[in-house]
Amino acid sequence: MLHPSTDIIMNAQQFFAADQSEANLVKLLHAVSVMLQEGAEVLIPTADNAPEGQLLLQTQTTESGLEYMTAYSSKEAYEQGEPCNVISRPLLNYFEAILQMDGIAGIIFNPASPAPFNIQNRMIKELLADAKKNKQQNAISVWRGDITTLDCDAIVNAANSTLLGGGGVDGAIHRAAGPQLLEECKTLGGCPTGAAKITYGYNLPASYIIHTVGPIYNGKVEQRLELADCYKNSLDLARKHHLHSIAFPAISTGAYAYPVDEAARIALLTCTEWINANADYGMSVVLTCFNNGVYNAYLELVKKAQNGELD
Ligand code: AR6
Repeated sequence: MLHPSTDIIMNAQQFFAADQSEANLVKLLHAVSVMLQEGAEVLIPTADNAPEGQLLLQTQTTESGLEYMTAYSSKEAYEQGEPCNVISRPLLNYFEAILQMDGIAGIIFNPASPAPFNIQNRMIKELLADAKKNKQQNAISVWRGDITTLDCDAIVNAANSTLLGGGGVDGAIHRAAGPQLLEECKTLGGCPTGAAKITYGYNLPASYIIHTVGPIYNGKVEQRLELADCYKNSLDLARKHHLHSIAFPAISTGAYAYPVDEAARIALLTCTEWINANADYGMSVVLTCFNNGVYNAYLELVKKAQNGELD
């Protein structure tokens, strides 16, 4: 099966062709790691001068004299190049095979695209190791500090329904991500309470920001569900975008005045439920605490959970 999405690596290559910044390089590597996670297949060009009954794969030699294997990530990418015979194989198996080949420096993805993308063997090894690790990593941790400093796939923003910025963690995220974030947020058309929307992370160490809107506390019972929805919908969105690590602030516990103990309990229970329901998918969840009140509330809950007293 070729990658089901509209070819994320081709999209990333288009970004990279226009702007070869590190951020776009990270997007490209992320696209490759998603393909590995998803078990995506690639089209591998074969050479037509192979001896009878043998399969010979095409290689390309770069200006620096290094020999690379090649692969197309989709039919569209293949059609950009000269017609040739191809075979279809899972990228993971191809990567493993490349590492065994003598004299091969790595792989060139979509060699006919505007920005052919080379990955050397050292990086192939790291991507394979990550793919194996991500499959297993299912964890919730509590961490005290500023969420904008975290280097994970996505950080969550406790936004308001306009998604156009504000104070608290929202203000901190917009300041750290830079003005491009507001420009992208303007295109999203706001967000209802409990829902979640995604943007790039721009100048943040995190690749993406998931914006969710917590309830403004008024004591009504249904607000518990809205707050739980913030966590659940953010995690669903992260999975939909193939992300494997996510950090949350304590949503609604600042300007929206949700009592900290109850909010922390909803956060921990909802994330635990989600992890259990998505046991086939590696997700590392970090619950961040910016003040002692939130931190102590989580520690208390974790103790209870360890003693089997959390329900
Ligand atoms: N890193 C981690 N947590 C933080 C950070 C940070 N840098 N800064 C604050 N917190 P709040 P809300 C914690 O008020 O209650 C905004 O104006 C903070 O200590 O940011 O959901 C929006 O635009 C608290 O525990 O969000 C909305 O209008 C938690 O983040 C409104 O506030 C949430 O506090 C949303 O209110």
